Amino acid sequence: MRIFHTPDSGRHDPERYLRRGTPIPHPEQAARYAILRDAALQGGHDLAEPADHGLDPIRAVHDPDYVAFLAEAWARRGEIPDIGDEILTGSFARPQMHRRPAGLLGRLGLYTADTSTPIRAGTWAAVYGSAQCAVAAADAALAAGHAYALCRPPGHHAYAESAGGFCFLNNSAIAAERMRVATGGPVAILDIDVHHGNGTQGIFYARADVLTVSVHADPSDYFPFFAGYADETGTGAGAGFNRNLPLPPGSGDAPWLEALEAGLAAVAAHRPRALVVALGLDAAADDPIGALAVTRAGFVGAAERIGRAGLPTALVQEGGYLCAALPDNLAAFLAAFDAAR
Ligand code: SP5
Ligand code: ZN
Repeated sequence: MRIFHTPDSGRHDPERYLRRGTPIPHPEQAARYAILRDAALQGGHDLAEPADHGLDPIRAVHDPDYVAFLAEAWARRGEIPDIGDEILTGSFARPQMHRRPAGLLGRLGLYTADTSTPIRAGTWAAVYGSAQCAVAAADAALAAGHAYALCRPPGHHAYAESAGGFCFLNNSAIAAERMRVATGGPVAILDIDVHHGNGTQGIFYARADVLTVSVHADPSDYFPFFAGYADETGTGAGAGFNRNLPLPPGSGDAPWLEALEAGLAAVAAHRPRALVVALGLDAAADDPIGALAVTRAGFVGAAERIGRAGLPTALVQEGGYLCAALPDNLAAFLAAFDAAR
């Protein structure tokens, strides 16, 4: 398996996360990068750093002003009085509020959904490098059948113009749009992160050329709360091209794999020319913020089923947080995927 990674991933290093009002260590830690990279290395995979394809593949799914905001924010931090080691706000635009302020704090509130995505000195380098990994994996999957992008920070909660849920740039959406343009489409995204892929759904919700399918824990009492329900099926030209498969909290391997099979059936019916797997590993039983109970055997079963679909496939890392099983589950998934091809 070709693995695309960048040491720049380690440069976004959020320390604290506000959990129901109390600061705790941020779950999406920089250490995830080295742990996932070493798991891939020990699995005997072929590691490479991506070429730089610039901003165009990012702007193909994201609003240009949002991208410019992320790129410039740290350099403009002096505009915020008493700024410390990160740019963060607690003031967010509600849907009824439509003004677009010029100041940095106002734009931050416009462009973030929650307090989990502080902008720090190395944030842009990390999110830009991760997006380049996604582009490289998309190209390599079309050339060689499959590839894995070690994206960190993750991406699937990022919309065209907002960060949230630890995510800034939607790496899976960037890979999918890259593959759609290269193949002429259609393409599909299968998201198996424990959280609903709300940003990805939002980016492609009115489009028929990118099918979005997400298997996740029921959002009625779990992040991202406001999207991810089974009756969200797409709108306009995209009607019928979004599929959500929520599962009750605590579900284990059998229901998870059953939902995955239903998702793969929807993918096959779309007859895509390529597939992106939004590969969150936080459905794992011992994940610190997960809500499902998937075992290593479950991840192997998922890799076998997805691998047997036989599509050109870009695997894009999403969530999956620090626990003993994290590197094992990645290694097991990649090995089983390779074996199934
Ligand atoms: C990409 C991804 O998996 N994003 C997840 C965003 C989840 N946001 C809510 C996190 C709640 C964290 N609770 C921390 C408990 C630590 N013991
Ligand atoms: Zn997640």
